[in-house]
Amino acid sequence: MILIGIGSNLGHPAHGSPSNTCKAAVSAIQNTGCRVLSVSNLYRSAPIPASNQPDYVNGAVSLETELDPTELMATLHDIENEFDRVRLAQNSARTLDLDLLIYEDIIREGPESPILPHPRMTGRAFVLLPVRDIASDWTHPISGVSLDTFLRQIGDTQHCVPIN
Ligand code: PH2
Ligand code: MG
Ligand code: MG
Repeated sequence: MILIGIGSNLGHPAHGSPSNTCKAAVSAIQNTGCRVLSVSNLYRSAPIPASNQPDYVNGAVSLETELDPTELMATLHDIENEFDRVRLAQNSARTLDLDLLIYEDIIREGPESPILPHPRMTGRAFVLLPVRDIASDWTHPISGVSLDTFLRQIGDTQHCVPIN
């Protein structure tokens, strides 16, 4: 299983609101030749860490591809660039963020990217809730900890809610 996290809090002039920009990103992923297998619900949440940026919309997709993790990450960067992503600082507001979260059970410790599983996914409801929609039985390949356990550790502190 290969999982990609999708996020937007600025939207994009051509694609519209953050939600519509996330939906356009799913099509863009498909257009690269990756086979999208399932798409999560979209969720709205405040930025983490807290800031005065607009709220985020987040989702996730599972896919099949012949690309290896490094190639897939480069493809995701190309799509972010197509969506006019500007990198100002870490965690700055963005038109589109595509993160490689999980690539089968591959563990890559870094320092070079991608680090797998994504090192910050386990503490973020805006990643875990979409992932639970499409891969509810996922467990972390290093710790063996389940999605539900990670979510229980977060509790309802992050106010991440499904859209519609
Ligand atoms: N992405 C970040 C930092 N903070 N907060 C929310 N709610 N959603 C995100 O996608 C997000 C964030 C860095 O990628
Ligand atoms: Mg991110
Ligand atoms: Mg990113």
